[in-house]
Amino acid sequence: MTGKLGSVLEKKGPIKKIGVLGMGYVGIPAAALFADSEKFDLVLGFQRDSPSSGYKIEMLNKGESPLKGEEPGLEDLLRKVVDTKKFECTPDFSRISELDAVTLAIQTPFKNPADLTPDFGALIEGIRNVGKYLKKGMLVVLESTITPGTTDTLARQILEEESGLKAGEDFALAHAPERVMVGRLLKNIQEHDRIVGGIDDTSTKRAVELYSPVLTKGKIIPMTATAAEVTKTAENTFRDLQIAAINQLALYCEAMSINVYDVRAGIDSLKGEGITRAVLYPGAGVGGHCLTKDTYHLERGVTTSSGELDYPENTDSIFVLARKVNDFMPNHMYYLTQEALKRIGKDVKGSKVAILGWAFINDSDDARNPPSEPYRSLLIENGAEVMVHDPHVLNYPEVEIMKDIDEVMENADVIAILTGHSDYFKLDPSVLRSVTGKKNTVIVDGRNVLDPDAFIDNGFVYKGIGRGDKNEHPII
Ligand code: SAJ
Repeated sequence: MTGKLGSVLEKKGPIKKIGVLGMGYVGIPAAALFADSEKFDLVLGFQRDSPSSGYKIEMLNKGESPLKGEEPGLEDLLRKVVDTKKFECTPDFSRISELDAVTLAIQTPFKNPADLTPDFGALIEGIRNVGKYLKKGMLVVLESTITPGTTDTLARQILEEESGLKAGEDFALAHAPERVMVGRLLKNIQEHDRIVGGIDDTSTKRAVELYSPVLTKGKIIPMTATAAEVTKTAENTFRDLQIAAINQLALYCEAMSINVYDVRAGIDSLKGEGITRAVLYPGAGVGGHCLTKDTYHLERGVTTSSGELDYPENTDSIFVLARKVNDFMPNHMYYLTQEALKRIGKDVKGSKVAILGWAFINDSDDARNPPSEPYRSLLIENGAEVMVHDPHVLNYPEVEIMKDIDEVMENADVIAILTGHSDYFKLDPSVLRSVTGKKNTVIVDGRNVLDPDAFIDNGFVYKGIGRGDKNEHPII
């Protein structure tokens, strides 16, 4: 390691004690894996003792995971690192001063995407807490997904302000974005390559020292802090763009009375050297905590950067357009519902709609920014009676999530599938017909889980996203 920071870090010695701020989907598995490494002696998980999330402290110190849903291996690992006294959760931020490295895994939602205003309140509070107890030779790493430029500006400024120390001389600073998905948190951290970007080479090297021990299949990809921020926001933006492209194609296929899945299979069939096809799946919308906001972090990054952007005049960013297309899909589900009801002389007003699926992703209980929410709001605004079923989601503010699917579908005029849970692939049209008790019930498939013909033959009025080949079928 070179320069002033290099000698400060050499004097400090290898990283032995680590702190993780933010005991959530990202922080908890990361802390458990750090604690499980022989390279490290102790990991402290920092959690504010707040009314809403203070309960996590006691659970974690008992080796229990406060995360909802199945997370293979996490609870066993937590119990192990708690029993071996390698991990402890505490609300006492002053203990940061005894550590060698601190990571921050704190939510970074957007207050208002329209004017690109992020809500960095929780992140700034976390960085301030670190700055207050920061000591010479420490490493600070931001794992949250952030607007490009944040590490080298906002984070550096606050840490220097609070500590009186200088980034890149007295302490190391880096960004190492998380790449986890619910249901496979530990696996993703160990097996995905890890982007690690310091504000300088020495900071990058120190961060590489922190993350290398927890990787099994993944390898470290070092770069600058800003490049790491762009990599993370761009990889989610590109995924959102790919989904928007297939969603737009699905809308086109409906208008042209063809089946988007035939077209998708056709496009996907072009293989061979240099040809990559990443055709994703159309659907009822894009939810979750990541794709719904990371585009705006990227957009904000370029608008707040000092460089000049050369881009076609009066032309929207294709990334923001993609957001608009994906945000439109719940409206399209409403449009299909309306059109189908019209076919049997009914209207949304006064109809009973059974929504199947509240989680934003299949076979998960994660209901952050679910596409089903704007769909439900449109129905209620237009006078429908709505019931919601989800096999995994336990509860949701102001929405009753029911577990008895028959009760939800009883007497329903419309059954709408918003999440591709495995359970819904097994829906039997003849059973559903007896549950609804109707000759013609509308079925709107937002995740292509059903066989249209099986339902059409049982008298259902079928609509499917991208199924222009079926959506105007004769009603039996
Ligand atoms: N979706 C579609 N069609 C598809 C894929 C997804 O409509 O073909 C919808 C899903 O139903 C869901 C939303 O998009 O509502 C997001 O799904 P996702 O599979 O992207 O799940 P996330 O948001 O939990 O995971 C993404 C992943 N990012 C990339 O693959 C680039 C994950 O690797 C990241 O770790 C995660 O964001 C994150 O935390 O940033």
